Amino acid sequence: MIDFYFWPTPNGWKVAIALEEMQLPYNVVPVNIGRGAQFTDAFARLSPSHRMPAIEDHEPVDGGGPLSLAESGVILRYLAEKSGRFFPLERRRRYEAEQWLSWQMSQLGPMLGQHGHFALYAKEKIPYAIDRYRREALRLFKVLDLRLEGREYICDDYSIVDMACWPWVVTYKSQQIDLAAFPNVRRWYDGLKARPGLRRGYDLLREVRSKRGDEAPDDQARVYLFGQDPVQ
Ligand SMILES: N[C@@H](CCC(=O)N[C@@H](CS)C(=O)NCC(=O)O)C(=O)O
Repeated sequence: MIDFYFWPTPNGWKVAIALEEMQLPYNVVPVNIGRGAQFTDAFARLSPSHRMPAIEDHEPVDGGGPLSLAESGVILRYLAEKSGRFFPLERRRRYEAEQWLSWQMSQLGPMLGQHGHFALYAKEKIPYAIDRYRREALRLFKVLDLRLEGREYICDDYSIVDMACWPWVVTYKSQQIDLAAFPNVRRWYDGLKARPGLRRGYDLLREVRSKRGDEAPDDQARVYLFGQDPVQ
């Protein structure tokens, strides 16, 4: 059984979707990041950077003792290995999938995250920061749109790369990005949304999400999410 440390946010959804699509048995452990659950000592042993998602697999692929992992990109690769699904084995196709997974982890996620922070969450609106991250967000949507030209999925078959990108693209409305400008992304986004496994992952702990899922954090959450002393 896999213990899945989760809260419904884009990085959390990636792993929720993968677990559902791969039909791996798991037990969800809520980590309320708006109330500081990521800063407990017990959670820090699984995720030294105090970020969710994380997993602890009590029947790991190497047959050894319980294995804990943080960082959504690595968790996705681990789950793909465990299930034997959704990540190509052939070497060239695998490197290509690695490239797009790295792109999501290092560009699409962080830039949309910063755009969301400065455009939606920050109480002080800083035009330079909003403009900088908005340009990056639109550039990355364009990159994805070009990649999806004539393709059903980001790599040849549906894979953990799609599962990694979709939960960030789903933020398009709150980020005020018009998907009509990115028709290939729109088609891909809608196609994936119709998948029952993806839908189950996206709906995990739906009851704790705000109604629209994208409201700014309340004042208590701001203290945990944005107000921590970095060297305490
Ligand atoms: N690179 C990490 C990022 C994880 C991450 O930033 N998680 C956010 C939620 S999407 C979090 O735990 N935030 C808690 C905080 O900022 O204190 C991953 O991909 O797993």
